Amino acid sequence: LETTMEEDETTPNQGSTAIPVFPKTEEQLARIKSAIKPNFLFRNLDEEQEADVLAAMNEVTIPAGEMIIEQGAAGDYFYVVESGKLDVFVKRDGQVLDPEKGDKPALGKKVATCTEGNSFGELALMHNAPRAASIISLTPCNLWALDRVSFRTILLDHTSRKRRLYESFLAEVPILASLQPQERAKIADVLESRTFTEGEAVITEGDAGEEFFLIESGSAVAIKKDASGQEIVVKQLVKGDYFGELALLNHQTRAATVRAEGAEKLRVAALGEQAFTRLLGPVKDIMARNVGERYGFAAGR
Ligand code: 1OR
Repeated sequence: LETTMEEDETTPNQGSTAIPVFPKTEEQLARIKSAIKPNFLFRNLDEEQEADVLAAMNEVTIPAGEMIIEQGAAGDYFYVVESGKLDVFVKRDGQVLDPEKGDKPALGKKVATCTEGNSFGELALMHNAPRAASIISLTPCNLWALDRVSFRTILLDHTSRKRRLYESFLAEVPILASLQPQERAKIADVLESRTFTEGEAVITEGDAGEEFFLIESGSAVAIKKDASGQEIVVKQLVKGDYFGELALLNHQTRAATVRAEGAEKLRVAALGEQAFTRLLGPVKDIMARNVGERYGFAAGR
């Protein structure tokens, strides 16, 4: 499996040690965040990984007309475009070039243009291959560069790292006790950690339900409004507890609001509805059976 390979390359207990930290201003951090936001490679990072990426990225400013990547060269950096435009060229034997479309004899066919929020340079790093294209700035550009080791450690080691991160926690979650370790590992792959400070709502009564949650640390309260609009605490939730299953089991809106409580931050691991259905098959039945005991009424299905 690919995860075995990643694991070998990043050795135990490494993680952040190999990752450089380039100090940044708040303003720079905000600019990187908006530059990486549309990018699929960054979509599933948890907060810690995102913080690592932000710290490891280095600003690169280039004038127009500079070759930032040369086809065939070794891969060193992955780039995210903050501003500016760059053309992508691929050279192949026997290519028919059309200068009117921007093709260049020295560089080959113009195959794409990168602009704000786009990224490039991932292929060579992902596959340990030579650069598949040449990339030239059309205008002055502001780029954020992530070195090869950080790219592989943070973005590619995702799976094995998440498994390590969640393995012991999931083993101690009572509702998951009936699952095999392999089944828990699959859950670890798709969990997404989020933190909330005291008073912040994770879910809100009446909203559509799209996720299921496990409490990693901290505590929370489930609150319902009575007929007069008065808030009533219906349940205390602590580490290892789950919530948010009811809307998914019953296909109804959220029956309660769940809020972070206490000085310690609430950390939850979220599981999307599809993964909930796909990965929690046997557990879903147990949850449905628990509904009566937990809430005093039966699950719809
Ligand atoms: P890299 O590390 O190989 C060059 O360095 C980068 O150009 C490459 O990663 C991609 O990020 C980016 N084919 C190959 N590389 C492309 C292409 C591309 N477009 C962008 N890059 N295309 C196929 C051309 C037959 C164009 C696809 C639209």
